[in-house]
Amino acid sequence: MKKITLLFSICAFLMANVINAQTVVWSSDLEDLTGWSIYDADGDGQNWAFYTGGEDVGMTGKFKDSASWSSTLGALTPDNYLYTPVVAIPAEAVVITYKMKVVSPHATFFAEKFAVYAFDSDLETPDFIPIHLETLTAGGAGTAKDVSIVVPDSFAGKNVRFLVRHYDCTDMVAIYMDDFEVSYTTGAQTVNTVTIDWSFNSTPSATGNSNASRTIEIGDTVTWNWYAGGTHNVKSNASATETFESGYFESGGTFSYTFTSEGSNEYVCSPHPNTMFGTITVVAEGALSTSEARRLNFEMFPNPASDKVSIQLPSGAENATVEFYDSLGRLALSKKVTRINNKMDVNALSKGIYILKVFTADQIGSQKFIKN
Ligand SMILES: [Ca+2]
Ligand SMILES: [Ca+2]
Repeated sequence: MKKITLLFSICAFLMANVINAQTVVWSSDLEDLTGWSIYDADGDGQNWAFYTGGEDVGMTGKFKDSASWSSTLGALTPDNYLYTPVVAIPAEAVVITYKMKVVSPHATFFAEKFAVYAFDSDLETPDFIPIHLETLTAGGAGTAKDVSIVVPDSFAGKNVRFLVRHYDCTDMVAIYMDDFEVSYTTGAQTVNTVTIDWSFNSTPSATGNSNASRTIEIGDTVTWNWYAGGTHNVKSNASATETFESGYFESGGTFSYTFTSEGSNEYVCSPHPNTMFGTITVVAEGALSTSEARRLNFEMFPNPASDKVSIQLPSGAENATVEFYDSLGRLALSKKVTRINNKMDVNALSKGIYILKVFTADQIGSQKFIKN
């Protein structure tokens, strides 16, 4: 077992950005187990195992299972590692996307925690770069979700393995995984996030951010923000091109999904389908011609940084709002800058990868930022 440098900071970014046609470089439905391996890091003899019979919760055929509870042993404290086979990522890859299907089989005891790391399999002592961290917020039939993660583009041209870690949870039931895929695009990347305020009366005829029907480009992310009263979810209809579903949240909840296929995606709040519904229409990259004019190009240095970062706005942009988003799409830091006064103190941020967004009155720009 190689020594593992685990960075506990949260470092994935849900502000995924995937453009043009996706080329699938590797996928596995777990029917062929060549190249997979596992490691029982907590040493309790309980580890990832293969099972079948998970169709009722969205698995197909064989799937991977790691337990946080046992009918014979009681509560477990898992720290179980699942390693994918080596994935050779072409050097020309610009946006690399890792996907897998995840579910907790239990409708009550679902709070399973997992993380995903990427590492260079050709190195003797690779850095394990955290790219995702999540605790499930729902379980049972209908809650299987496709986790889609953008892999840092520094892995282009490398032989990469992915480590899925089930840990830091206990006395739930288990986490299941299936249908893994790594894909990439060679196109230039753009990142746009559309925000929808989600509550009663969020419909296609609502105004402002409450309007629930939007048109976006492939690779754009939609973030729904819960506000006002009630308990709601976001769930794609059966007719939708892509499948997405949030947990149930009250005011303050948030859910993001990155769309990767052209098409139409009708969705509702399951308990309130007549008062909370909309359609996300996904068109090709560049099809929304105004987006290019609205793109803000800015310089940022140093990057990575541990202390201070300067944001250099282009001429014509006198002031802007800068926002840092963490792995879960949460706003971690926000500050107003001007062309003159453009230093930001980033000491308060945890180490990891952030998506930095810069807004001016009529433009938006986005870059990846690494906090050391
Ligand atoms: Ca399978
Ligand atoms: Ca174990």
